Amino acid sequence: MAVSKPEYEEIKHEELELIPSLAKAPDLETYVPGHRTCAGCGPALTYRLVAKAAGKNTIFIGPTGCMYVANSSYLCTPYAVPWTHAQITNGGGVASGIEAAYQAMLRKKKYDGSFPNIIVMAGDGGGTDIGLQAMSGMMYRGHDALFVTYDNESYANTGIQTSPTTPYGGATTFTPPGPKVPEGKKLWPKDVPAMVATGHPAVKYVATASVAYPLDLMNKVRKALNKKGPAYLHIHAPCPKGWTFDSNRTIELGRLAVETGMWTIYEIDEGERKITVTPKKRRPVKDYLALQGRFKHLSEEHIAKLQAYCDEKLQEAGLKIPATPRTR
Ligand SMILES: Cc1ncc(C[n+]2csc(CCOP(=O)(O)OP(=O)(O)O)c2C)c(N)n1
Ligand code: SF4
Repeated sequence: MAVSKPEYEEIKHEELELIPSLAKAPDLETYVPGHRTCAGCGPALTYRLVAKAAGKNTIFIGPTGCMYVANSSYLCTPYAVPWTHAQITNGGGVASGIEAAYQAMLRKKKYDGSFPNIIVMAGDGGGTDIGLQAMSGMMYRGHDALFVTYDNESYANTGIQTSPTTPYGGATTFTPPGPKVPEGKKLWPKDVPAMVATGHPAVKYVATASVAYPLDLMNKVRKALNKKGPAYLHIHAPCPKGWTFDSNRTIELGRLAVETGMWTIYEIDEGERKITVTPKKRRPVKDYLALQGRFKHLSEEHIAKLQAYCDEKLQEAGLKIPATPRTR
């Protein structure tokens, strides 16, 4: 997995120190008031944390999605660092071009600052489906940039259509439950972090994270940016509108996803895989499903399938979380 590009060694990179605790997180905000996302929006919180961890020397690339449409209305935006829109298909391509331009400016001595943090912030549509080819190209060619997928498990901006990361059983406008397909979504999610890690020899760092574990998330952003080469971060980001839950429960939902095994949090650092968040207790998947309208149609049989999926994922990840009795 680790292939180094010798020319990177010549370039000035600011080393970002790991953050020891939430209390010591930087005060600087570069995702500031001025957005128009829904209350409790997990992707908006993701942006804020990624921006905080990355700091001022950052250029964001925003493929079409909620974080573009709701955040770039005329004369109103939350971005306090350079930000550019990309087509939903080509976030990785635009990042590659910006990175190559900086390399050229440095080579020609037209720029002598430190290399910027080049970060794509794509939804799961722009990161794992319609924009997959451009993301994969950026990883394959070895550009020095970070690709973040904020995963709200749907194409949210256009009305909550299914994406490759919508869970089995999730109702979306393209997977409505009905007599022929009672579970709604029939397919199981695509594992994009695994695809990136195993299929791209130049990639230095791949990790998953969740808005419910902000310190782990911010430090992964810093680790990824400290690598001289491509990195991929896949962040679980609950969406109150699409998943139909109360907007004050975003963090609770994020934690429940990890406690049930619907989401696992790990990193693959230069080929070394490590679980970075092990929850203290384990909960049945029912607890997670019960809080969300998108799963309300599921039968016991469907829930049992999801429970088996979680058990398998936790076993694969090597997580040994003590089971606790159901509390609700
Ligand atoms: C080539 C192309 N096809 C379709 C669209 C319409 N479109 C705009 S935003 C969007 C949904 C994006 O979903 P995702 O990337 O998951 O981000 P989210 O909206 O969930 O933040 C779609 C389908 C488009 N802009 N371009
Ligand atoms: S639909 Fe979901 S992702 Fe989009 S702004 Fe609302 S909460 Fe955020």
